[in-house]
Amino acid sequence: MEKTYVMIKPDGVQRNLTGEIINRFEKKGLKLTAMKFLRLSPEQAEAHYQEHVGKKFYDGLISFITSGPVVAMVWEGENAVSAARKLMGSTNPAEADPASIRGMYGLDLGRNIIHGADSVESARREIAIYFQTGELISYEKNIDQWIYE
Ligand code: DAT
Ligand code: MG
Repeated sequence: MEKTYVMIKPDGVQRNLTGEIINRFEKKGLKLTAMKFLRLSPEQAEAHYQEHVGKKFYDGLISFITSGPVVAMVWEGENAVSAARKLMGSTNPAEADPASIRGMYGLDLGRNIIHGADSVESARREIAIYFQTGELISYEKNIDQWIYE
C-alpha cells in the first residue's frame, strides 16, 4: 500500500488544528502508520526543504518550520500521496478548495498549516528524515473491508 508523509506545521499546532486534521485523515480511510511530535532541528528542516534552497522564501520557510513543534505522520492507503494532497488543498490557501484543510483554515501562503509529500519518491525521502524503518507500524484494521472493495 502507498505511504505518504504528512506534517502539521507549527501554525497548525499553535492554532489547535491537530485533532481536526488527524480526524479528517482518519475519516478519509487512510491508516496511521507512524506519528511523532517534535521540533525540527535546522538540519532536519534543511533536509526536508532541500528542493527550495536558493528561492526567495527559503530562509523564512526554514525559520518558520523550526519555530515550534510539529506533528510528523505517515499515512497509508490507496493513492495515499494524492489523497493527502487533495485533503490539504493547493499550496496557497487563498486559492485552495474551501472544503480542504488549507482552504478552510488558511489565508496566507507562508502559513498554510500542513505539509504533504508531492510524490511517492518524495514521501520515501521525507519519511526517512523523520522515522527509522522500525518506527513504521504495519497492522490490519477490520474496517478496511468497508473502505476498499
Ligand atoms: P507544498 O507545501 O504545497 O508542497 P511547495 O513545496 O511549493 O508547496 O512549497 C513549500 C512551502 O513553502 C509551502 O507550503 C509554503 C512555502 N512557499 C512556497 N512558495 C512560497 C512563496 N512564493 N512565498 C512564500 N512561501 C512559499
Ligand atoms: Mg512541496
